[in-house]
Amino acid sequence: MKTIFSGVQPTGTVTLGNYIGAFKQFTELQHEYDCRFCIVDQHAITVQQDPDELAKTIRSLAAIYIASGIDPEKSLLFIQSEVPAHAQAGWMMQCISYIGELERMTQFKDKSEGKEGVSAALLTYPPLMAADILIYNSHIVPVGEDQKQHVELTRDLAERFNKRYGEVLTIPDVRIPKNGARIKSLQDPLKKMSKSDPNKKGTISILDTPKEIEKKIKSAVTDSDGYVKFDVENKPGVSNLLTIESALSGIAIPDLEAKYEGLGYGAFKAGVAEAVINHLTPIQERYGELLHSSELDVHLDRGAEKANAIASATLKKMESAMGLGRRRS
Ligand code: ATP
Ligand code: LTN
Repeated sequence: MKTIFSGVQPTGTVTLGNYIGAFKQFTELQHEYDCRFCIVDQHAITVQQDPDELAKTIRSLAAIYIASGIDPEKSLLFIQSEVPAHAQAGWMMQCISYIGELERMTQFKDKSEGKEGVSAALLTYPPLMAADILIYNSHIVPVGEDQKQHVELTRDLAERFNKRYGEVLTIPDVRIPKNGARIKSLQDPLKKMSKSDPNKKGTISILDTPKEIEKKIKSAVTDSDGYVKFDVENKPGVSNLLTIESALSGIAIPDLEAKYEGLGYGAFKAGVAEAVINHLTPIQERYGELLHSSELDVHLDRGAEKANAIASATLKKMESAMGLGRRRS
């Protein structure tokens, strides 16, 4: 069976963009593949985090994974820092990365531009991400569009490693969702909806109340044409809302255009809000049950144990191929 790996950072609340771009496809994939899903807390600390807040967010993210439909009996769910092989293999990946290729990563440019006190780890983030993927011999990495470049670098690093040290690593493929690879901000439909956007009106959290969701969608930026049509270039706001409703309801975009034909943006936005609320309500209920439960810890403990077994076996092979440690004579 082919294997899947993906990770989400425990930073801020999970957005509808994260849900559609990542979690939703994870839950669909777990029926066909052997899946490993990780809470990448070591990636989160590449920018300074409040320790108590980080601890809370890690737990909340674990509950969100399961509430979104990840079945921890079927898929592995675990926390990156509880599996030391990530950081160990991350170091090895740094050793074969070039500074130039890391400086070219758009996420590094976006997160460092104009900032003071940029951590060295923000630059070396992609080799750690490569290690995350490679130590599980992953075949496919489902992510949103913004992470494609990092997965491509992972492939380059794996090929470089294999060329230098022998065929040890599996070369992974990226998988981008067909619908909803880049959900946009409700306030600026040219920008991606992002956890770290200070303008919360542009972002729907998957834990927002129905009232908050209605309010945010009602004030979403559209245009003054007054008709509902999917046209990313000329009608980015309307297209974004159509993408959201289609991804959550499973109704194809042309059918949604037909549903809203002749109706104004008021009815359109109310319909989108209803689809979002209907989809998120059961997830929020399950989240509430899980957050403080011992069930969550049982799943995370078991996940860490199994993940350690897989990852340390690959790490050993990598170390031996590179000549690290002791060769017994
Ligand atoms: P930040 O904005 O702080 O970098 P983020 O919202 O991008 O955070 P991540 O933890 O980096 O969140 O991403 C988790 C997953 O969600 C990744 O697979 C990413 O590609 C996907 N994702 C993030 N934002 C969107 C979006 N707007 N549309 C679709 N997928 C997204
Ligand atoms: N960089 C990703 C999170 C991430 C990841 C991974 C995703 C870390 N390691 C491995 C897929 C596979 C992000 O910022 N969303």
